[in-house]
Amino acid sequence: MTALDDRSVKPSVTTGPISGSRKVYREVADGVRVPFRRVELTNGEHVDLYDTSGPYTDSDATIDVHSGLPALRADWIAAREPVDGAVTQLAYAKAGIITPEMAYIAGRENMSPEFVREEVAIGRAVIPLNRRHPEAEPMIIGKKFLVKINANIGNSAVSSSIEDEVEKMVWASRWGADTIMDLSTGKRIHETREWIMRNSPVPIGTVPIYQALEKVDGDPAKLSWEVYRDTVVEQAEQGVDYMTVHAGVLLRYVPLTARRVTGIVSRGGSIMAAWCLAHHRESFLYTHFEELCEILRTYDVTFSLGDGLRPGSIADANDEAQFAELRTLGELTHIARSHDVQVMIEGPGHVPMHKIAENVRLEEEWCGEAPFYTLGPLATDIAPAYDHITSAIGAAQIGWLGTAMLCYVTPKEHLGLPNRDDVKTGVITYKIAAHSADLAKGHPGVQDWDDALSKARFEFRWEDQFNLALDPDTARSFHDETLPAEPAKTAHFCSMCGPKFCSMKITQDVRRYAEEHGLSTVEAIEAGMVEKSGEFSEHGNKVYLPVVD
Ligand code: IRN
Ligand code: FE2
Repeated sequence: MTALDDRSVKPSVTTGPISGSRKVYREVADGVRVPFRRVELTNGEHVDLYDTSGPYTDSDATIDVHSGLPALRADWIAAREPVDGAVTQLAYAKAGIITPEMAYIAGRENMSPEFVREEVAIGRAVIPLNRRHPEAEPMIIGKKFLVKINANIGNSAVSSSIEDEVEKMVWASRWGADTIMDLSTGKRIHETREWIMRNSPVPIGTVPIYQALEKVDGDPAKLSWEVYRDTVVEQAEQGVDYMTVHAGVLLRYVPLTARRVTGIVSRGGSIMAAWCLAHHRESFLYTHFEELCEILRTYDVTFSLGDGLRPGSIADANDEAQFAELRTLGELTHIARSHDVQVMIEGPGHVPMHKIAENVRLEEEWCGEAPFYTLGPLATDIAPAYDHITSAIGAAQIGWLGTAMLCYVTPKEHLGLPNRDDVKTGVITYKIAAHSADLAKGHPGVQDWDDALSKARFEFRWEDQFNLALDPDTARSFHDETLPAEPAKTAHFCSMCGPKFCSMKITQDVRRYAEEHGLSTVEAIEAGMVEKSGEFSEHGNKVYLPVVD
């Protein structure tokens, strides 16, 4: 009996398309079908968007959480032979082989399969897909690709159930999470993860030291390499795609944190620091790193080398402890790659804007351009309850500078375990940061989405504007709060400025005036302005007029 046969667990997950869109598939190679979310516009055009939501938003798919998702990659995995004893995407890429996963990703990202292969081969991108997670849809993390976002879920000793966590997973991927980390530290960790793994359309990451700590009753001193190793194997067998390993927290670095304002804020980092101090020995994660590489290589689990000494406050940003650890992560990156194991590097935390660029520069230099994966960073410490925003400011900048994946922060950060609503807020906030970074990086085709939305806005195609929004439901409900009537969906104004002072309407009037009078644009604008200023005085020179429905 597997965890999913347990009928007393009754997850109810959100299914059906996001409003105003439907799932379409594009066949990019033989048997390789890539999903997109198609938004059909009222003018007959359509926009296809990157789609992380899996079968849940496909109205033709049957969802049964007790059976899990279909094993999309099973045949691809079964069909391939190891190269030099290795089955990792890195090994195949180095051998010049384009896997079906690489073809899938190329279709998703509008890149050539050969480009995908090259980026993986040099380690500048990773494809986090465990061979035992065939349900996951292939995706890539690397600076030359779209910036990705991760959503953390998972229970704690105080709160949450399997049902809640499964729905949070589906909910997070629905709104755009590219990967999900199950950070469960409470009860039934193994079962919760099994439910998440079998039903997740996106790669899943974990921090195995959390479960290892549970196994030794929460006492870090009782941890050992053996308990840890067995936990990693257990999780790899289940299909975990990438694992946070805080192997750069060395015994000699711990004293460097003594004068910090916020000491060690990483959970995994503090557990390992406690173990090192209790035994006065070097971290077993560091001393057994090559054995760990061998385990991860067997399954193609990707390393996410943890930033156990990341700054937890603006005051501690870019200090000696943080960068000492980063150098060690660079050393470990090269060891992992020599075992054909894929690697990404975790980064801060809390960093003021003027100190962000240095983080990317040093990471790239010391870690051989391994994909950087950062937690925000928060650009200021002063806004608990709004840390999705303080951190999105840092995230947009660090994404622009080359960070490949942004770990979301929810409004509950520093305050409590995020609920379903917080998960959505965190995901939408981070999609904004990631997309803004993609625009600034000039990623091909990225601006099409903005342009389509802007055109819809300018032409008062309200339905198209809602449907193109990252969060159509909220956009529509905000509009309808003041102008719920159906005719308002085609009206040339909204309640913000009212019918007389809509800038877009005025511009259109000016353009029409120009056409009607056969004027060139400059003359027309001047003439149009004169006309408008006449209207303005007619209405008593008031900038704001009462709303008229
Ligand atoms: C991401 C970048 N730096 C840290 N993270 C995430 O923080 C990491 O991926 C995982 O989700 C979580 C680990 O937290 P601790 O154990 O370092 O606090
Ligand atoms: Fe923090």
